[in-house]
Amino acid sequence: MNAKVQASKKLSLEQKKRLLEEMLFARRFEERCYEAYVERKIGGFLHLYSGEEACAHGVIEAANPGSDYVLTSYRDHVHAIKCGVDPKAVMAELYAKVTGCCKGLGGSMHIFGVENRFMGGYALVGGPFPLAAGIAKGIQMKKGKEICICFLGDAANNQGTFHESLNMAKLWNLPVLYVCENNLYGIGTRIDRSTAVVDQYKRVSAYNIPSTQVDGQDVEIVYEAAVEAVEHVRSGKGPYFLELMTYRYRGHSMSDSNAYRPKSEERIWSDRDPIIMLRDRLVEAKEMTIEDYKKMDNQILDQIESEVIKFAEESPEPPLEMLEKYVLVENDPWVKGGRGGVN
Ligand SMILES: Cc1ncc(C[n+]2csc(CCOP(=O)(O)OP(=O)(O)O)c2C)c(N)n1
Ligand SMILES: [Mg+2]
Repeated sequence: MNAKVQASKKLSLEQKKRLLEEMLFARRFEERCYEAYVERKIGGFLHLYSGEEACAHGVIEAANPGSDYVLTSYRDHVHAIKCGVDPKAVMAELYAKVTGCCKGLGGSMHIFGVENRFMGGYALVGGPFPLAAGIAKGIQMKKGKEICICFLGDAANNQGTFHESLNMAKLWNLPVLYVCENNLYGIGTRIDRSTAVVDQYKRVSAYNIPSTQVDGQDVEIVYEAAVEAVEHVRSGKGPYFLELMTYRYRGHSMSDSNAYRPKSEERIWSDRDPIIMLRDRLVEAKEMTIEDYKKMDNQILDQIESEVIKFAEESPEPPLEMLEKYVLVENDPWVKGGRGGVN
């Protein structure tokens, strides 16, 4: 568990280099997921996060992963890995193998890592808002120093759970940070066709919750905004809402042909790729060369192939007896306080 309580206000050079590597790993990991899906090694739903990497990385870097609780939607692989869930266990989960982080029974939308306090990926849009408030209430009752961070998309804010949860969170001054990853679309509908107030950070003033909107493509800006937000929540001042303006580079999910977005808009955002922006900044500052970057990229590609994919490919499928075993939590003898049951 990470003992760090307060992050420094700006990223150090060492952090920038590590974040570049982590974000590139996340991008390559997800590109490989795309290929495996096309090869039919991965089934079901698959929502990729490519383009949005600076959001999860900047925010979680500013928190205490492993100690603070993190929840998100179905676009969840990268958040889980940044919280410390083993990428091999994430890939094995996507491959529906027994070595997956949910024993192969959850799949892409339900990545979980309790020991890393990554409290899930959720398929129901808006589902995590009240869960995060509940976790935060638990922290408050135990007088803990942790906080709960709830990532969700822009379209999720039109769910009733958003308003109910934010009202309660403020009323009870809960230690919860809501992070809106505003990628301008909910599936194929652009935000200005679905949402009366397009700037999401403005909506929370109705609940007297402080908020900011920043560039979600620049990991340094995300980190700096997140440090302030985390400090606010951890110091007992109650909830905070951070809106990150971002863009997903692929369709909503693998079944989305992505035909509804103008190419000119896509180009504006691909010119602001969070990984390339950070790389170019480091190269310009002579902290690394393009050759260093290519070498890092090749090492990552090798690692994904020789460790992550190999592990998922070679792992066994869940045995048939597992079909009933995890249907009810009390049947899981691993769950403390459960009633035992089938072993
Ligand atoms: C309660 C509920 N309603 C509808 C859906 C179908 N649905 C899946 S994703 C999605 C759009 C969500 O968009 P957003 O919150 O902006 O997240 P993004 O996919 O852009 O990350 C919808 C409507 C769902 N999963 N759950
Ligand atoms: Mg969205």
